[in-house]
Formats: sequence, C-alpha cells, structure tokens
Amino acid sequence: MFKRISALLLAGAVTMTMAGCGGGGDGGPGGSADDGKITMGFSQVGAESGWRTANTKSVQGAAAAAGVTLKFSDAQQKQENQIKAIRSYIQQKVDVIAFSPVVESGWDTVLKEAKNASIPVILTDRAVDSADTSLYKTFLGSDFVEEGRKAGTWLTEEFKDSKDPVNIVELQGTTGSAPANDRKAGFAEVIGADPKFKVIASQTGDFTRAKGKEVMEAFLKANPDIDVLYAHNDDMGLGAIEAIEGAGKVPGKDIKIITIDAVKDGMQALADGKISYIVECSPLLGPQLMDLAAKAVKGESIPARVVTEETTFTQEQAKEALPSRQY
Ligand code: GYE
Repeated sequence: MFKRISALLLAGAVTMTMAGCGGGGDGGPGGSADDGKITMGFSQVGAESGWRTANTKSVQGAAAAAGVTLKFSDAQQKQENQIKAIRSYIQQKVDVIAFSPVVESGWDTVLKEAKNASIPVILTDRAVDSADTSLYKTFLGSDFVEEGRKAGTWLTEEFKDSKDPVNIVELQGTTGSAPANDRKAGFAEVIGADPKFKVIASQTGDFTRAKGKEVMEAFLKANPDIDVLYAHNDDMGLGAIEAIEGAGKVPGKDIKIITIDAVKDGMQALADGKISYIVECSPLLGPQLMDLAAKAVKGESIPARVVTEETTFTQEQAKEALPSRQY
C-alpha cells in the first residue's frame, strides 16, 4: 500500500518537474518562465567540421549543466533552414534565441520579428552584417580578422629570407560567412605588405574535408608550382593533404600548410609535420553563452561584443598540447 502511494506521489512529482522544464518554451503565456528556468532556441549552422561538432557538444553540455532547456536544430549549412528555425522558436515563445549565422547578410527581417516578440537574440560564433545592432544583444565569438592576420604573420616570418615569389593557394570557408570573409581579409592585409607573396588561386571548400580535397586537386592540376596552402579551417586542410599526397607531393615540405581551428585531427597532422602552423579558434563557447543568456533574459546589461581568447600552435607546441586537447 505504502509503496503504491509513494509511487503515485513520485509520478506526480515527475510530471510537475517536466512541466517546469518546459518553461516558457512550450507556448506558456508571456514566454518567459515564472519558475526561473530558461528555454533557449539554438540554431546551429550544421555539422560540417570537427570544430562544429565540438561546438555543438559544448552548447549542449553547458545547457544541461546550467539547467537550460535547449531546443536545438541543425540547419545543414542553409540560411533558409535557420530562418525557419528562428521563426519556430519565436512561435514557441522561447525565452532566448541563440544562433550561429551561416552567412553574414539577410537577417534583418527575422531578427526584427524576434525583437517585436521581445525575445532577446544572441549571436554565437559568427556575426551578421545588420546595420541595426539593436536587433541582437551581443556577439560571442572569435576575432576572425585577427586569426587571418596571425596566419599571415607566420607566413611572412617563415619566408622572410626568401627573395623568390611565394605562390599561395587559399581554401576559403563557406562563401559569405563571417569567418571566410574575415580570415581572407586579415591574411591579405598582412601578406599584402610584400609583393613577393602571391595568392595564385582562391576558392571555397565550404569548410568540409571532402570539398577541401576536391578543390585542392584542381589547384594542383592547374598550378605546378604551389609553395603554400592557406586553408580557413583544419578540415579543408586535412582534405587537401590527401590531394597533395595523391599528387605525389609531401605536405609540410613541398607545400607548407597553414590552417585555422586546432581541432584534434588538425593538431595531430601538425605534430606529424604535415601541417606547418595552426591558428586556434575555440569552439568551447557553451558556458559563456549560457551566462550571457541568463543575463539577457533577466534584462541585465551585457557587453555588445565578447571575444574568445585564442592562441597559435607550431609543430613543437602541438606535440605538447595534444595529450590534453579537449576537442
Ligand atoms: O572555423 C570551421 C567551422 O564559424 C569559426 O566554422 C567557425 C568555423 C570554423 O565550420 O571549422
């Protein structure tokens, strides 16, 4: 008897907790939860790279740790899917929306809809180019221009004694994305100071390994004399390594490779001497995102820009860092 009653009580308690977890996210009046729990709608770019996988894990883990109910959707690198997801979060009256915009342009309309519904929006990882910055509360992520500059600075140092032209090929990230635009610009700014550095080919590899390989194969066919590959992320660099080896060349020797991200596979290739230098871009944005979201929901003021701290790795530094690398 006692057992049956306590089982019933327990069932009741579970139901109540579940209702609480839904917070304002399940269409409750007014959106924001009165139980203090936050519901976040998060629209992720996709699963295009090792970086992205680590970023998704970080966001999901941090939400669970902070007691935030996370509604998560993967846009498969398509802006229209992100816009749909954001509209559905608005309809569901979530407490806060966070998203990593696949490209920079074209967000004003949907961001205005969120603003009209009084739902704060946080940009995470990538930026938008909206002139009206009141459409979002903050942008949490890396300084991509600086990352490009760091890549360029290593290259100018590495070739400082060379009098010959340095032929560079560039694998760009997703066309129109903030990291592709900015990493290209920062790199060009630094190498542009010396005319011996020549970008002889530059094309998108969409941040994926497969596309990186395919485009590098085409680069190799069209250009017999490539000295350097600058890839906007590790995955494209790793795909390109396969293409370089397939063409009978030695990555890291015949062609020096610079990449960005510093995910484990990239760091391994760096330690193995195939990649020459990596500029770090941290995907571990989850905990900071949850802190900012909690403040934004409470109406507290938050900084308009939160920049991620990052470093760079040489081959020697990669060997040291690899065993304790989190992603
Ligand atoms: O560098 C790349 C990913 O937006 C910083 O997106 C991110 C980039 C990252 O696919 O690997």
